[in-house]
Amino acid sequence: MPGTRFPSLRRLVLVVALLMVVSSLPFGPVHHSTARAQTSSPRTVFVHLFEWKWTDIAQECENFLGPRGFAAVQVSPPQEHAIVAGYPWWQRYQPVSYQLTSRSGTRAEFANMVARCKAVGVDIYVDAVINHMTGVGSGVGSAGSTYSPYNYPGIYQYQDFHHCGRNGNDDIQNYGDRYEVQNCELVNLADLDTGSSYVRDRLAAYLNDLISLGVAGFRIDAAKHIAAGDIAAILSRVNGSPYIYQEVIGAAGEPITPWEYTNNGDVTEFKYSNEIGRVFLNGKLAWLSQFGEAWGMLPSDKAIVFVDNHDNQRGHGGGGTVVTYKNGVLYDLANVFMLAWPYGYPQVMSSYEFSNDFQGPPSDANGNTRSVYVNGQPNCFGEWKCEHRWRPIANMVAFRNATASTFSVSDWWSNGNNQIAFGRGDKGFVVINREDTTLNRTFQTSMAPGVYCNVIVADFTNGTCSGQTVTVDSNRRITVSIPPFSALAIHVGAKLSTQPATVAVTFNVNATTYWGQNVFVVGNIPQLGNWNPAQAVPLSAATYPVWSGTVNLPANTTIEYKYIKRDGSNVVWECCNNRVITTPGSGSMTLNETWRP
Ligand code: LM2
Ligand code: CA
Repeated sequence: MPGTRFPSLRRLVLVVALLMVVSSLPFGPVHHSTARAQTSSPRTVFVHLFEWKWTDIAQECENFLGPRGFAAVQVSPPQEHAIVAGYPWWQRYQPVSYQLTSRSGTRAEFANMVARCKAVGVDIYVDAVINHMTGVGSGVGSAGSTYSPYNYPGIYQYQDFHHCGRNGNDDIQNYGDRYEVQNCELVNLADLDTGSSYVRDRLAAYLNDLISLGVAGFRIDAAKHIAAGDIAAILSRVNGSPYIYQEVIGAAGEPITPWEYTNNGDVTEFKYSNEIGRVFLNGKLAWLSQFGEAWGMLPSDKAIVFVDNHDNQRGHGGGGTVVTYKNGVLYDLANVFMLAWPYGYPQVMSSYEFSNDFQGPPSDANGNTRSVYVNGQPNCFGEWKCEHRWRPIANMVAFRNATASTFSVSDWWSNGNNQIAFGRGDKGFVVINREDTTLNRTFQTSMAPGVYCNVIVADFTNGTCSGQTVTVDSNRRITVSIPPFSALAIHVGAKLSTQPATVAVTFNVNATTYWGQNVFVVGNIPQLGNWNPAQAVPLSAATYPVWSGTVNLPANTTIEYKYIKRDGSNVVWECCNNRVITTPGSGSMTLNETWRP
């Protein structure tokens, strides 16, 4: 367990504080429009291909990530690492040297991957382990380098490490003490003296080497354990302006906060992951109407967000209540929410199957990681989970890209419980049903009328939808039926070019009139005159006193209308509420009605 976990008492205080925030939020159906700062990222989702080999990532970029519009891949630490008996995943968080020879492959394979991904528009972000080296001890690394306590030949010696002089063994024990967290040893890992020029230069040289190979960004591992000023000093030695995000696990009552790192770049927002877990597993989706800053999280344009990450999905890195691939469809729904909701820069997790927190990736008996790709085909959904290829998650990447320019919520709805819907202006609309009953409803959206693909259950390819389509009517409404534990998402990037189908609707109304007076139907769509009596549709008196007429109206559409009696410009409206119908998807509809005086 890394020392970044916080004690249970502090955890309890945090939970209570969060409950207080949550219980002050409005519950139940609320309609609002939230104004949020626009952020400008044309590509807005990245994926962590945890423990994947470089040769696999190169193929995945070309075959899937590039075509699907992923912005980047976070890769596992590429530097030489300790070899630990049993080959746990976490051996890669123990650097031995900065040679690029690791469980994921060689330097040449790494460079080839970076170039091939870049060629299809996918950046590579490296998980940079710069707070420490291996656990204090001796061994041989993945590139054959030997090391001993505080001695990494040719790189670091005793004086390049912090020796904090606390707790007898120099280990961090008290997370309430800033000095200790940053200068003592995180789970016995030899803590680099990031205050020294030599160490800063050496770390910057490692990052610059990666930049020279085309790496576009860095996750700064264990950033909370490095003074924010030390990170700034290291970054000031780095070439160009790589994208930076720092792993800081904030906890109530601790002196070091995520906020103090925002000047260096973005910061992981662990609260997002934990709250998504709490809400989707044990809470109400209705609570999410103001999710983000209002919940005490970082500013949206500083936050890296995720449903789960490689640490907390297995109880490391703060742990908590987290939704993972093991939760099946609930994991889909949580990711659909994350990718639709305009807060933060989302990271999609791509895992391998595991049954304990030690287990490394699929490997042979010598700890050689198995390839995902076999004969040119990815071996997904088995030992490699490939959550990024689960249809709802994969297709929501295009949703987030298509909605990026309207980074705000419109048309929020909830049933006060676990059914929610919201839009992204005229760019997209999503409905999530996390209940065990079907959700039948007509929703007001802000989408342009037309036919869209429900990308949760179907794929949109070359202008065609492989399954369910959704019609936005001329009132910008959709009428839908969403099964239990399912969702619906439509966006401008998956709109069909066809016009909505029409159905013949026959209006029969029994209405007595005087000589010279005629009966019309008028309603809220152009075909029914947009409520303008002068544009109303005349009915025939051939079977008086029943007046009749047939109009072609958009299929699957909810329509409001009334009958009127007109004599020249003299108009008499029937009384009461508007009449409401939803037209069928095909065929025809006949209405036999009586004038309401
Ligand atoms: C991180 N964030 O701050 C990573 O996201 C997390 O995965 C890393 O911990 C941590 N920083 C250090 O880079 C992992 C793992 C630990 C593991 C360390 C080092 O969560 O459990 O610690 O990597 O491999 C392991 C043992 C631990 C032992 C330590 C040193 O679990 O018991 O400490 O190695 O030998 C005595
Ligand atoms: Ca440190």
